[in-house]
Amino acid sequence: MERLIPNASSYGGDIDGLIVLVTILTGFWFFLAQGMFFWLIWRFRAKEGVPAQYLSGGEKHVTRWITIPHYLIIVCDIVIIAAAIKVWVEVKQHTPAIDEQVRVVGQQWAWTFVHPGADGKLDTPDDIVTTDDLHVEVNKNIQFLLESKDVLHSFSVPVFRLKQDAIPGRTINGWFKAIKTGSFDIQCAEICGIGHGVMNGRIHIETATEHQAWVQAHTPTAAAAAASP
Ligand SMILES: [Cu+2]
Repeated sequence: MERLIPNASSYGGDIDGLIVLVTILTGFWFFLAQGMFFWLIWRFRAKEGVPAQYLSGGEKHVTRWITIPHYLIIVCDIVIIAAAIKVWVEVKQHTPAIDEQVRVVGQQWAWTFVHPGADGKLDTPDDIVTTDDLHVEVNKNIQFLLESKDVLHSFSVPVFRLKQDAIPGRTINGWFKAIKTGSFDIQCAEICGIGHGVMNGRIHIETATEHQAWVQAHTPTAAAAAASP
């Protein structure tokens, strides 16, 4: 999965693991069933002088073909469900100690990001507001407060394997921990109108020094003046 799209979050590997597990299990049964299907078509094709056999479908040697794979597939389902619950609890039910919060607001058709300024707190005069560019520090647990101003949107960061719907009137919390620096795509993953396709952004994952410098350079000047003695 890493080769197709890099993973830049602490839990991305677990989600990739789930996708690989589901692909292998369903892929195995898919190829087995298709192989069997074509083999039976070929094996029992029409032959000169051989009359077709009548089967009611209820004979034991026939129903076995359904019941045995049926039980094996239920076992595979249980494996998938158990693995999925484990990842769900880790990512959605459990929130680690949060280092910083950011507010993410979707609207037709742009993202607004509110970063805490130098004081590290949201909703203070030194907050830094940007459009379509989110700046975070690597190796920090970031909590996002996701909102929408108008319709349903979905905050999707493919390199984090993160996708969360934004619902007007609600603030939805989630978290991520970036493990790699760099700039990556953010996209809206919920059809939200004519401009949905261009509702994208970038996430910039920076080292502590780079992030510090960015915060310093972008803190609103009035707030900076008020804060300095
Ligand atoms: Cu949208």
